[in-house]
Amino acid sequence: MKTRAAVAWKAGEPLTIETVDLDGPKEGEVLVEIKATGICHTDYYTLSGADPEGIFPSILGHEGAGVVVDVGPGVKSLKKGDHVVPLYTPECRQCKSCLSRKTNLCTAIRATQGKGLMPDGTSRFSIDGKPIHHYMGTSTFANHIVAPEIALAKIRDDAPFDKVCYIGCGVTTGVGAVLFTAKVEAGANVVVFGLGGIGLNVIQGAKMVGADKIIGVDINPAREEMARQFGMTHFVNPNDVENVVDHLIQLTDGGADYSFECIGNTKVMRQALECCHRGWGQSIIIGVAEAGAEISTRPFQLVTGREWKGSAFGGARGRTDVPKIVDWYMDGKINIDDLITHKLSLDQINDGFDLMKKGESIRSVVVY
Ligand code: NAD
Ligand code: AHE
Ligand code: ZN
Repeated sequence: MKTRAAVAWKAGEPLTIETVDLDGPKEGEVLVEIKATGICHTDYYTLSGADPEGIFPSILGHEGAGVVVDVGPGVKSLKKGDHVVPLYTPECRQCKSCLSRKTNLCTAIRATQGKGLMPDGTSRFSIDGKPIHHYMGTSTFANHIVAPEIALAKIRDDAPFDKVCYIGCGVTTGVGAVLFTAKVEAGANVVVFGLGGIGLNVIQGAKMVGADKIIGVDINPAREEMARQFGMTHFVNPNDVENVVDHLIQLTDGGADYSFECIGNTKVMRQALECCHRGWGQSIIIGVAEAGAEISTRPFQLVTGREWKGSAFGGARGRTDVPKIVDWYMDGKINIDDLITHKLSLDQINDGFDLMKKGESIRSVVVY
């Protein structure tokens, strides 16, 4: 079939809207009509050329929601008409990682996914017979995609696509990092570095579990108002204080119980670790840093009890947890609506990247 998609031809260049050929679903695969997709900073990161796994030409996008149009042979858990959220972290429930119960990082299809291919090693997208690569197994900047059954979470039919698409990455990443990775307890002091599409969801997760101080750190003063609305109790602009780590340690009476880096800046990752409380503070890295970047700190920071952790997709097991997070949204337990600051058509997708770069949007959502 033919579909419309925003194609990334080359690093650093705007996407162009194309008519793309899409092959039908093979064994274990599903054809999905994408109804809406968010634009995440990670799409920008890959488009910039900083991602070692960035492949061109490709169809980016990993924060979508849509409807099943057709299923390939052997597909058991989904049928035509089901509403789904594509998962860049699938959940096969059979691989060593899924069975370990220690991680959400399913390994069933990770190798081919990282090469921009379907599990059989080929692409379903092409233009004039030339393959166009998939991205993160999702490619939600296309109006139709083919995805493996294990990479689709079935969600309730009454959830609005233009809101719950955000659960495909940002909401789950932020709220999940608090609930599933850090397991923040009521009364804890939390510091969140970066108050964008991810950090604000960390803030709402921290509020949800009853954290005490929720301190937000951002160089963009315009982020303060929205962060306070989501539960932030204190705002720190690093440009307004002499030493941000000392300042945060003072504010938390000795250091944060939990800190979250939601930027992708290795210098800030160090600050996030070092503002944690001696003996028990945990720092969770969420931000994605460019190829070749490395983190450093004095080992003494760890010897004296601080822990450095990372979180991908908020530690969520997609097929199990995403439908629950959709329920939380539908039950009013989490706020998604106010974080979606811009709605765009596919033709306007590059405007979404510009708004993000200028710090003028939290989330832009493209509605097909
Ligand atoms: P965003 O652009 O919406 O937000 C980033 C925020 O960081 C902005 O508010 C910006 O002003 C602030 N910032 C930038 N430099 C700063 C500095 N030096 N000090 C303080 N604040 C600073 O991005 P996003 O969509 O929220 O994504 C944030 C990061 O999380 C990105 O690196 C993205 O790739 C990553 N991410 C990771 C996962 C995961 O599973 N680990 C999932 C989604 C996104
Ligand atoms: N390809 C990049 C890594 C990018 C990365 O860390 N991705 C996160 C999700 S970001 C979503 O916005 C993730 O889940 N990683 C786990 C995985 O298996 O990719 C690089 O630097 O190589
Ligand atoms: Zn993302």
